[in-house]
Amino acid sequence: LTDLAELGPLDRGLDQALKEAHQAAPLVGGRARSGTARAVLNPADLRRRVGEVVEAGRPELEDVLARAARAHGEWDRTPAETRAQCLERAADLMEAEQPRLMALAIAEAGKTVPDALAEVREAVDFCRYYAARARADFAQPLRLPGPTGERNELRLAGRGVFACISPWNFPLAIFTGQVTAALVAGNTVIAKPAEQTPLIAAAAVRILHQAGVPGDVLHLLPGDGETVGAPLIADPRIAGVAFTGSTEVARGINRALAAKDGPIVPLIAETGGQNAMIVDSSALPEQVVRDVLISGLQSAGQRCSALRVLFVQQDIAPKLETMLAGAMEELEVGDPSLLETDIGPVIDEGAKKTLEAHAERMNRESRLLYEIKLDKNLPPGHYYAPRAYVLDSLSRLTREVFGPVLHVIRWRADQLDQVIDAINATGYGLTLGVHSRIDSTQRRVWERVKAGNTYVNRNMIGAVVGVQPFGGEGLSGTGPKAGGPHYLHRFAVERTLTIDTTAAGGNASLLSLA
Ligand code: UN1
Repeated sequence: LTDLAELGPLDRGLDQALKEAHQAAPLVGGRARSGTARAVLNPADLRRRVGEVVEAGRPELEDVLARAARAHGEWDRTPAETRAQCLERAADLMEAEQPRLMALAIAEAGKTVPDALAEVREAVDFCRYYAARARADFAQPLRLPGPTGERNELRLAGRGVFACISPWNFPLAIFTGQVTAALVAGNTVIAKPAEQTPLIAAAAVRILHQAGVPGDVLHLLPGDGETVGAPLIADPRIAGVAFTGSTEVARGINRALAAKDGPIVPLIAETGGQNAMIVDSSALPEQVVRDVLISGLQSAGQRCSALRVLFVQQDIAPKLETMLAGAMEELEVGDPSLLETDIGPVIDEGAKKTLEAHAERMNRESRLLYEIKLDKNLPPGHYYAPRAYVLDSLSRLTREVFGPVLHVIRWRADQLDQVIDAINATGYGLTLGVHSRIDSTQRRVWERVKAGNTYVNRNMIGAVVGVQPFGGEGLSGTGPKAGGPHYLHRFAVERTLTIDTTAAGGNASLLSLA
């Protein structure tokens, strides 16, 4: 799926880093807590131990909440410039530690080498971009025009203690994106990484501390949703929550936040998608096939942005389906640390079971177009054979299928509006692909489909930080868009200052001195 020439020379340290053992533990005030450790296994080969993790319990939870709440005032008063510099130093350190971070993304999350590289690059980009946005929006208050004799200013300030709950599929990039946005906006942060990927999260937190973020300003609590996530967000000291994961969990968080005492707390949620690509008969088949494979199967389809439903115009469907099956035959499924591998394992046994249950239903309700045969000699890991089905209707897909599975649906030339309606009826609104060389079709789709990110005549994953702000609507999330100019604002409160500068206001002389 990746042209290896595009990767450039890879760090020689990668092989070495893949052999190292790694550790994660609750990081409280910058110090690791001890406790009973659990092994973290490589999803591509369960015989391989990547390292071990000590998970957080009640005492750590109470401790970090108290510390983060206490540390907020000083961190919020720290100049935005200073906070931005911490992020930039973290970006430099991540670049310096690229081999180790890539090795963790490969060994802990099952990422292929190109995906692991993209993971580190995206984390670096988030640090630098949010540093730049903080300089632009947080360093100086905004002066607002008003009547003579009055001075009006609007400034942004941190909300307080932010809980950042991040996913395993971008265990460094999204983790770093959430945490750095919250930090640079003036919040203290308690980060709960996905339980599948605590090691790379711990590495990121250590880097941020090394870059100058004080220990009491950023804490890490590895653990599961029940033991750590739920009591964390239920605490009245939590002033905001950033979450990326399933729509279902986001709903649960919303309910919990609504039910608790204390301040009214915003949820920034980035959730699932039922992402479609609409292909009409003017599209270039070779280009479509390439973009479909990248969009649907890269990262083993484990991206919320991934293509799930390919709508192909009837006239070209038989040809395109044949080409797609032929191209799938060329893909290598296997050990993600090998450069020749296109598709690695899925994350865990639970993910595989869900995909198997879906396949059972598809076998009854659709036609299997192609299934990549897995090599019998693969190591014991969570491998799942990537496949494509041809269906008669989108209504057969009731929920997001988070894995390397494509669903093809044919449409007739007079059915474009029906296709658009069907996509909107899913209620999701994340990514959308369009392959058409007809301007009016591109426009029609773009104007009518509710989607956060629309991609025309290209693949539909890998939104670039600062260039293609990413995020959806409806069942796909709350916005604002990650890597976009407004993202930091939701992590902040706005405070307006109005001063009467006339003599009657009593402070004219004070201001005229300034
Ligand atoms: C996710 O999978 O949780 O554009 C979101 C992309 C990525 C998607 C991240 N930014 O493919």
